Amino acid sequence: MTTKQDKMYRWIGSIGLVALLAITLWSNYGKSHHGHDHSDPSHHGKSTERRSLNESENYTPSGELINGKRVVEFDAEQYRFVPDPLVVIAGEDVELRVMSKDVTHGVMIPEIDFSTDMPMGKRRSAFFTAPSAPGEYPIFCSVFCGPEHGDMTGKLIVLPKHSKGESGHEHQH
Ligand SMILES: [Cu+2]
Repeated sequence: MTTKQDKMYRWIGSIGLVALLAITLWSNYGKSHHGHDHSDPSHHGKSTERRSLNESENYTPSGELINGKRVVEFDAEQYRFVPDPLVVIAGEDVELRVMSKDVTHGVMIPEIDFSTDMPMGKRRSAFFTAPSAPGEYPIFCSVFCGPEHGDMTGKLIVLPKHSKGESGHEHQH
């Protein structure tokens, strides 16, 4: 092999190396910028699906019934929801009066397509109809709120109709 050929091979080799490096950097750049959608709990390896109720637990519905609607003050702070679990009865109308105590959070119940922001220090109302299927529905934080955001979860417990606290035994307000 002549010196000239030797130089040429080295030259080709280093071009190859640079190209490889560029591809690696580029693909990492792509990954970090296409993001990680912080609002998608499945990216944290979490199941968003309903589970059956734990029959041994005796749940009391959260908040109170006002004119046929379950009204619940629902708070968030790093990194939990209060109350947890949030307990409602199948099929009833729910008004969540949401507020965050620190940074902006969001409450998301994927199984029923419910999601709303929880602004800091300001209570606002959000509404949903409780699912008709009793069970335990995972709740997630939908706004990136800090390093443990991915672990900020809660539970919505949906009790069967005709449980304690159902509409019909309503207090008048
Ligand atoms: Cu949060």
